[in-house]
Amino acid sequence: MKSTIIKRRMLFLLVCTLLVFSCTKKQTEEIKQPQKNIIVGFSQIGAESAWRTCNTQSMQDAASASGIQLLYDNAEQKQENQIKAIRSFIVYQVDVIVFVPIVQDGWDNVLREAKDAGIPVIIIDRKMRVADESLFTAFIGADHIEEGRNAARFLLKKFKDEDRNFRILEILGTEGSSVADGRYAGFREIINTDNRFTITASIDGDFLRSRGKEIAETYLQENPELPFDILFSHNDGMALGFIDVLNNTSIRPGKDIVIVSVDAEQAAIDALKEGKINCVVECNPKIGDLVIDMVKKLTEGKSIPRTTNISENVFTEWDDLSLLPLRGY
Ligand code: GZL
Repeated sequence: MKSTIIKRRMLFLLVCTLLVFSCTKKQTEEIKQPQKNIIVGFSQIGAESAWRTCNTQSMQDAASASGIQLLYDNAEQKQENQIKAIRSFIVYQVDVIVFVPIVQDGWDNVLREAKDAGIPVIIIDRKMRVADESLFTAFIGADHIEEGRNAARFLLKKFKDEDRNFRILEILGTEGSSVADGRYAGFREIINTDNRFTITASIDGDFLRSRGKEIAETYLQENPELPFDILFSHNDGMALGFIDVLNNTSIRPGKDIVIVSVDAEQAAIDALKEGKINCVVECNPKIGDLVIDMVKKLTEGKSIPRTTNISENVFTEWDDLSLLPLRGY
């Protein structure tokens, strides 16, 4: 009887040991099994703003966290550099190409080469126009038209009870980019519903803070009587450059001139808190995790959505921003 009990205990211990070993071995195998070496070619337009730098970092962090090799190319604001980079990704036979089209047109030929090479293309942040929609697999990014609408909606709300006219100076983002076109169109769609508002000038600032500064210096020099009531800037960098100049004049940004901007980088949120900007429409650069998740799905043969827009906030002078976390860009 006693020997039977001992035998049963021995058998039980043996089974437990085998179970533990097999689990450990499986777990070890899981850790040991290297993920298929996914290589992504990433063509970024440049480093023209805090937004862009954060967008790049977001992609690099997400790829690194997923064990994905990211071949990063900075096109330094030149479309021809992006085309060269995409061609090099094709030669390198990357698994997926991810890129931000700096402008909307001129991509058909290089994307046909990628398609012929069997490499899927995901475009992020900015959109493009191609004759054959099958030349890219998906778009992930913001709805820039809605961002323009939100900027205008703030102004209609702020001035809803004022019976007077308002002149608007608009500083545009990069000419030919889907972002500038989107914010331009969305803003007009809403602001043109109210005939008190007139856009008196639209000047190209190329999303650069230095251009915002130059525009302020030139425009105020040529128009000392301050011929506008509102500044609508397609991004924070240009608005902040404009404010840099106003700070050396008697004109009070946020008071003598109402300022509306887009991106929501930290410096603009700080200016909003200081009352130097009145409204900041968010455009979220931190889409790296979303993009890399789509890349992984693609390489696993799974389908991904054709378009993925990201939800965004609008920060205004009426909000309590004391608890807003740091923006990270
Ligand atoms: C927006 C992005 C724009 C930002 C700018 O999605 O493409 O480019 O608004 C950046 O700050 O330069």
